[in-house]
Amino acid sequence: MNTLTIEQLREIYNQPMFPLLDQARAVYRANWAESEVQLCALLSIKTGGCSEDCAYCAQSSHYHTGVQREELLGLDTVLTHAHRAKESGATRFCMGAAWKGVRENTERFDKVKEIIRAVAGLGLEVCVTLGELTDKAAEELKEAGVTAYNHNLDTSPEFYPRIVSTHTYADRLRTIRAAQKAGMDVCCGGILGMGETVDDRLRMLEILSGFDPEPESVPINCLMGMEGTPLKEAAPVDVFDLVRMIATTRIALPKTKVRLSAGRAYMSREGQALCFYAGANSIFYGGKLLTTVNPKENADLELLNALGLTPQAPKNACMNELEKSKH
Ligand code: SAM
Ligand code: DTB
Ligand code: SF4
Repeated sequence: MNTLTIEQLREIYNQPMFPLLDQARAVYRANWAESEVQLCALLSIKTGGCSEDCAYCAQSSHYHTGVQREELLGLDTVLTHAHRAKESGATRFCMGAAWKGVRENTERFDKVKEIIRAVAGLGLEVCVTLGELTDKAAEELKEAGVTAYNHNLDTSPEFYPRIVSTHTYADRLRTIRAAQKAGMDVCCGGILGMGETVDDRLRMLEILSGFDPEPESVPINCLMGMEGTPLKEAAPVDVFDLVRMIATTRIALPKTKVRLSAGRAYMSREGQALCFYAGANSIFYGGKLLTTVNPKENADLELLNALGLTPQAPKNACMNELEKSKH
């Protein structure tokens, strides 16, 4: 843990761009093999109808977004997606559910754990994002084979009540602590472009840099303005603001994976290249995020190839399809 204060973070963030990039690059090179990018596939296993009122989210039942409420996907459907993800070169499979949180001792939670066991059995890292957790639910998820639990802080504690009223920042931190105590890695980041200030973004980083243990990964999402949500018309994030945020995150959290997350579908290849240069080393991979668009797999592989970056190799010994195709 190396907590940076908001003053220190402002100083880092507000340097001229090139010294900032130099600093981020030096931190990156000292901590990571030169050119690997983690590919994380994403699947919504329970879509829509969520009780929470997160102002950015197409899955909230508080807004008319056109996203239909669906039941939890069956094991076979999830496994079909997981197999496909593995074959296309992903090493992590991240499953999201639109509900307030996990209820223990329910048939639904048993089904989720069965899904986790099966996906872990394919040799993929398993990440889940299932909302609020108790200590016991976190232990059961760890036991089922979860590698990382995704639960974002999304912004500063000061701005959070402007975005969500159905749960609090303290609730988010409680769940993160439960995941850490159970021994899961924590994936925790935020969204840019909701009307927050740069200081709100840096406050979030200040809090993340104080996590013990440090977050295993930090997703940096750019708001996707979803139809029917209160934030639909929010102004797009300037690419240089995104690059600065990624560089500052890299410097604040040298050993954490920084994931260039939602919003890549609307970014140029050059913008993404700058984000990788600034220290991003993970992406969501596959043509769909949870409900909305992401770049196509072949476009991403082409981009990585053009930059001389390589997809992270799977941890298990057997070669995946992507590697086989190169031989
Ligand atoms: N329900 C769970 C939760 O809230 O933690 C998991 C799913 S939620 C969709 C996961 C994260 O996706 C959010 O915390 C947010 O950071 C991101 N996200 C959701 N909608 C988004 C949007 N329209 N644009 C960008 N990021 C978004
Ligand atoms: C995260 O930080 N971003 C992902 C993942 N964690 C679950 C989700 C992005 C969702 C984008 C909007 C949508 O697809 O509905
Ligand atoms: Fe529900 Fe998560 Fe969407 Fe909030 S972000 S409305 S908790 S699915």
